[in-house]
Amino acid sequence: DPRTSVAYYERYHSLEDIYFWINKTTTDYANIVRLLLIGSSFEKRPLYVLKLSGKASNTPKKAIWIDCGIHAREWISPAFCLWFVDHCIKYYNESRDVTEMMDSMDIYVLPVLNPDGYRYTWTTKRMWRKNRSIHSNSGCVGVDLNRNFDANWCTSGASSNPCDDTYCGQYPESEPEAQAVANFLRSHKNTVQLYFSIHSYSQMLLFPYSCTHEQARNHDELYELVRDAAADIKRYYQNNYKYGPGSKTIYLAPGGSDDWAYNLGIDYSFTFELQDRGHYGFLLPPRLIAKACKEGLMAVKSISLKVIRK
Ligand code: ING
Ligand code: ZN
Repeated sequence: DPRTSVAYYERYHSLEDIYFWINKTTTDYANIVRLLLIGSSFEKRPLYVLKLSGKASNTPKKAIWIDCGIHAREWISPAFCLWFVDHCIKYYNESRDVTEMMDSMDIYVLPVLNPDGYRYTWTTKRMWRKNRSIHSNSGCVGVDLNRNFDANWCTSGASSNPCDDTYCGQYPESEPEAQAVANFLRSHKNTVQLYFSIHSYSQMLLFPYSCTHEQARNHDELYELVRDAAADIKRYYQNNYKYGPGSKTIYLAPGGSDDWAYNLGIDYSFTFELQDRGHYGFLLPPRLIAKACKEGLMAVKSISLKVIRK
């Protein structure tokens, strides 16, 4: 049984294994986990979301969204989503924080936003970033899904050349993977209050905007949330994370999912860049998975609980 083997979450898994894990987890823990199908990839693979729920409540519940694996080569990201779901299952009714989080909010987890690209990094090209869509006029394949959202789409920081790694696509939400996420969030925008998108690498906790140098409406509040989360990581795991708006902290990047979600009205929108800072880069060794995931988990919990208790 992969779920009870301790080492399972400290290894990377093929796409096929992850689909098996999704199926097994949703059947074994049907009382807390439900399976949603939100769309399919360019190559017609299902895009599954796990919905984690604690106690039902009379008042309509708010929700947290977490997506992983938007970029194919960032293997620690799907590993984080699996780790996160397992943690929620194990610690519901055990840890005060996890129980409070799950009783106050539904949590939607998309473990692999870009399954075609992820599979391609396992079979053919480890450093692939984009999805695997084929567009008419060029021999080049794939769109950068984190440049395909409708937030200053395809301006400076993205490429209109289909052969580039940051190709923005033919139009906003041209890609089925981006469209599936955008459709889901549009139809749940009154409940989803927190958005997290998990990437690697560089150890950063980012918030809008990345697509412009303008400040977010609630900049100061977002800044305090990531500053405190970074301090928690430092205190518990002795690791340094940078934090701030994407445009100033990493680089100007239009068409990102967190900026789009923020403009939709999700006031607490974040992108995390997990370990490391470039020593192994995308090739983070399995022995470092646990620490990377614990750091990400600490940041999700720290931020979410502050918003819940607000
Ligand atoms: N970094 C992100 C990227 O898509 C980012 C940085 C964050 C861009 C938020 C846009 C919005 O380039 C990685 N490592 O992919
Ligand atoms: Zn990325």
